[in-house]
Amino acid sequence: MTMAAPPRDAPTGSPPAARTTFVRVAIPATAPASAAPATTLPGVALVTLDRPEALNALSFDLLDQLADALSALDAGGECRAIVITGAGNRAFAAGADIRELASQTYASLRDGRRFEVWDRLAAIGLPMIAAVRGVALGGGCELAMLCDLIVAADDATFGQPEIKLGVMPGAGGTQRLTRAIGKARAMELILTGASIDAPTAARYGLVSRVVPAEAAVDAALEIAARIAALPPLAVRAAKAAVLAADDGSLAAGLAAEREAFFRLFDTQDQAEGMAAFTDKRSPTWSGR
Ligand code: CO8
Repeated sequence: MTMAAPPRDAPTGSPPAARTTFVRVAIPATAPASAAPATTLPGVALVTLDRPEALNALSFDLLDQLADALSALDAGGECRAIVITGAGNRAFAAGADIRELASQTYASLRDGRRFEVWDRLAAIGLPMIAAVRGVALGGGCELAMLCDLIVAADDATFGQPEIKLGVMPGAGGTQRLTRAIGKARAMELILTGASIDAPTAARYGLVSRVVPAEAAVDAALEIAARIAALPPLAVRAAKAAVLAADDGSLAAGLAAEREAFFRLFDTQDQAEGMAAFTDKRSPTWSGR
């Protein structure tokens, strides 16, 4: 069965979307996608971020639809493991939707409560595997890291470029990247906004394996199928226990990160950085 996650209302003040469905769900998933006759993978769901014209940028609507879809799979009983990927071959997700963020302020982010969707995503009990082709930047990298493991295509790139927009990671990047690859490497990526390629991500321990680009989704589905065949209560408990290993100060870290991220939306550099992106020009930083 293939279904579109139900659309939700657009946020007040956001530009009207050309279409309202940004997430596709196939359960049971089919693998390999190119094989005939197709074989289905019982208990495996393939969730696709479906906004390729914007490199699957994570608008608030897309994130709400994703959380709705994952929550339904988590509660539904049929699904045992989830693969998340991006439509097209250029991006897993190129980050938060910069056009949507550009006009935000500290107060609008705090009062809008649209970032709470990240807490819903983090609360999913089923194992989630990110199959990353192309860019996983900013919120896209954060979404991949929120998954339980990452399969990288050999054309994948990962990074937290928010600093180049006058802000900083705001959906877990400072916490999960540091936990995944260590302080020194995380500092270099976050403070410079540089990206790393798939082999480097594997060497850093950010991804579990690198495969040829065309094989990334199938490789992730194959892992998901193996997990789906295992006892679901144990799988859920094991996932929770592994996450608990890092959980000591993660909540406090995320809260501090979000507050700091929101505050940056009251700065001139945020306005300049995002306006420059939209205008396709180099930003001029004022430090204010
Ligand atoms: N938001 C909105 N639109 C985007 C985004 C984005 N993040 N990324 C790409 N697009 C759009 C482009 O504007 C363009 O649209 P159009 O054709 O209408 O001009 C289309 O996608 C294709 O992009 P490009 O033409 O730029 O493609 P290139 O191949 O030249 O470049 C890049 C690809 C390098 C990936 C480039 O698009 C880029 O730098 N994108 C922005 C990457 C970035 O800075 N990401 C971080 C965003 S901030 C963030 O994620 C904060 C996270 C906070 C938490 C999340 C809360 C929701």
